[in-house]
Amino acid sequence: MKLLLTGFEPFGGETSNPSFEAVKRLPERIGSAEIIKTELPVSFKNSGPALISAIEKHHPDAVICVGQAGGYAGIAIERTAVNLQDAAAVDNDGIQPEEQPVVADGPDGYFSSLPVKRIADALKSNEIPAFVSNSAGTYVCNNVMYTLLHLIHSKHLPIRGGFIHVPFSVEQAACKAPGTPSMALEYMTKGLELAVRTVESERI
Ligand code: PCA
Repeated sequence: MKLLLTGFEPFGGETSNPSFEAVKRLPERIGSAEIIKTELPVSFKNSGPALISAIEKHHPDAVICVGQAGGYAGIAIERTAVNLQDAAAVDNDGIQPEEQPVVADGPDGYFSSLPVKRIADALKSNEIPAFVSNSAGTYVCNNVMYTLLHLIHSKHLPIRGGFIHVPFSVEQAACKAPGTPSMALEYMTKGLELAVRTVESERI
């Protein structure tokens, strides 16, 4: 089985993004799964096309997109993506859409086709803080998750897909206000590995 994992480039004034840092640290193989890694731009315009071209190039059996959710204390397994771009800040192109659809005339939303509860349980039982989140937000991460699920549904692709948000890394939080939650990259990487193993064990 082939699994595509994506992370994002830094954004919002940060010099690194733990989503791609954690993806980069994954081994090339996990169990029977071959791991393909791609970095996506934090761009409403270019993130979707970059994801689609990686899928068309590699033909994965499953896709897990990963992004940073600063302020979270655990790894969030996202359940839904909505057809909405409504940014509280500009993306890396300086674009800040307000109440725009991701796909004109697309459905309002999609559910992740990953086993979200089983992934969260696998992480928690390995002492990695995790939870199922019911909103991936309305910024670039939601844009990517919606684009992924819309591609899978509209083209009837035999791909399971979903999204995972990781907290700030310890290095990022070191310079932020006291009390800012963070997680060591080792835990995030282990969490992503457990997510891959859970998806792999449920291969359809
Ligand atoms: N997090 C942002 C976009 C890129 C990233 O890593 C988000 O949650 O939308």
